[in-house]
Amino acid sequence: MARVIILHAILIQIIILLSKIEARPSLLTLTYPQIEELGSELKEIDPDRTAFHFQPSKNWLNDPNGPMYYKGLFHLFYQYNPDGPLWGNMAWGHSVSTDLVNWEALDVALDRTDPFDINGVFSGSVTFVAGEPVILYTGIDDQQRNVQNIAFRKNGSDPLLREWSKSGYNPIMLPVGDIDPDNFRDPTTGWFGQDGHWRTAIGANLEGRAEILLYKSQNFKNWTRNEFPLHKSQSSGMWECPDFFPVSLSSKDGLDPSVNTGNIKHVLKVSLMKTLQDYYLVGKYDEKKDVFVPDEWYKDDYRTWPMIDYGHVYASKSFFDSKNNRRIFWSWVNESDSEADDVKRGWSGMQTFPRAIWLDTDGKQLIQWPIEDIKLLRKQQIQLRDFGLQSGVKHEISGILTSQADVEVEFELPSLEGAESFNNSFLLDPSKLCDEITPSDEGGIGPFGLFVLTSDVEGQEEYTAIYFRIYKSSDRYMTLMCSDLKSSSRREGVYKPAHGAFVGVDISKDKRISLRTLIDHSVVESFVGGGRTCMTMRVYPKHVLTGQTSGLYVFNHGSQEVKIRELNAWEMAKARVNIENDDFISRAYI
Ligand code: DQQ
Repeated sequence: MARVIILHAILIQIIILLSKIEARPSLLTLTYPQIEELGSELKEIDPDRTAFHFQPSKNWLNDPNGPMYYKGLFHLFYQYNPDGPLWGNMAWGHSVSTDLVNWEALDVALDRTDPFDINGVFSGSVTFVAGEPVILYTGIDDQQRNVQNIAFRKNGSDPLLREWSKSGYNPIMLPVGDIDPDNFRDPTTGWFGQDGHWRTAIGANLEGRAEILLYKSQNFKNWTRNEFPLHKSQSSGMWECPDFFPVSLSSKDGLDPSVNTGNIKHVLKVSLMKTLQDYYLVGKYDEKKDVFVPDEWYKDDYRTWPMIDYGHVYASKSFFDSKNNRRIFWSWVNESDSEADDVKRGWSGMQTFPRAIWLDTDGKQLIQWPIEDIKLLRKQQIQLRDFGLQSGVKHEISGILTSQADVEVEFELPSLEGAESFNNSFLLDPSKLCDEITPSDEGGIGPFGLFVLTSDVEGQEEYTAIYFRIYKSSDRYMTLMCSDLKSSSRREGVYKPAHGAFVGVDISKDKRISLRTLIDHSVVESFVGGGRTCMTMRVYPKHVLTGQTSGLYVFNHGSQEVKIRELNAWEMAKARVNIENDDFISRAYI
């Protein structure tokens, strides 16, 4: 693993160097990385800091912005406060990577400099126009209005795309007419239609109604609002950070945003300010009328819409990875402890581990799965096979460091006899149900699952539960998934909810359910049923503050036996993520 990290650093350095060679050829020997120096920089600095999730070395991060792959490098921009660990002074932070796992921090790419963005450089995206990356973003202007702006790369020969120039004709879209100037933001990646026009979609509020407005342009400079919005809702408040992309019905491959032929559907993802959760609809995009028609008749009630992640993420954004033909996507994972804690540790917020995203063969559900590249980080492995979990059993998975781990487990249910009865009222608020039950209550089938980040020290017990419970309705079995943080931390001021979701799998068919959980110090991401349901949580165990290590257990508190068909748990290496005062990078700038 160390070799992979070193190789990544070397590759980035070589790219930096190549970009400099023309102007300063003599730098070559000065700036080449010294491998032995790496070790000291990879040390832990605080217990909440993660080992393999994207975070800046310090300060505040929120939405992922303008992710792209360009000439051998992945770029991730993000909402960033260059001056502190709380939200404010919004700018675009910028990092690059060759593998989406290890990241090098660059200088801020877009800062508040002009009348059209002097009060904030908000979220946006990158579109390739004639092969060149172009940024569309929201600026908060000198009249405090949300306006849309454009920026181009400054230096055509810099492969790192460090500098961007904001166009002299900004702003390119204004909140005029019925658009609320406080709520008009977050342009999507553009797509190109058969009629020779570019399109972009923007979240907006019009007289209390959420709309995803569609704008069209022939030259990417002059934009006209389409007669109809792409989609709208009367009852769900402002929709932020829209994402709109085609998905294949016949393969897991990702598609370029402009593809609109063949066996495909489209996905509209919106971030609801009201709930701070991301929802998606699958349907058909009618390019002639420029409207999106969801397949299912969803009532205008967000509680019935499928969610990207049933835990604690927001403002997600995807991009087409043309190198590996896949669609990849990140979400912002906010902190759940106090602002005072954020200030104390000097940073706040992270991105989910990058997920590949595609449409299930049922044509209805999105599947999300940690990108394969995560395997670069896997170290020692523990395995269990055909292991019976009798009622009341709690079994420790020991032998690896479980505070940074990748755990895959497949549970088998020998019988569904004894499932408790389902009540339709559960459907509208599974989180409430998970809040009312506990992982220790004895049920019929379940609760069974994982306890992560545990401490067994008497009087200081802490555990975070990710578990299942099976219910029987009149005609089918329902699989409830819960992530319960109530006993996760003894620290003061921490938000410790229970999250819940019903998983879209037919448990009566194969009597199995799979769970994959990425544990990374203060973030736990779970993927159920091969990625059909995802749930992310922030966890702040107190026991690690005193140097105690955390435990990992499988458990079954149902009255019926559950089997583990197979469990694999890997300890994970620490990735090289935005290391502060990075000698290698800074020396390259000399
Ligand atoms: N965050 C940005 C906005 C966006 C919001 C500001 C969503 O552009 O609507 O930091 O988290």
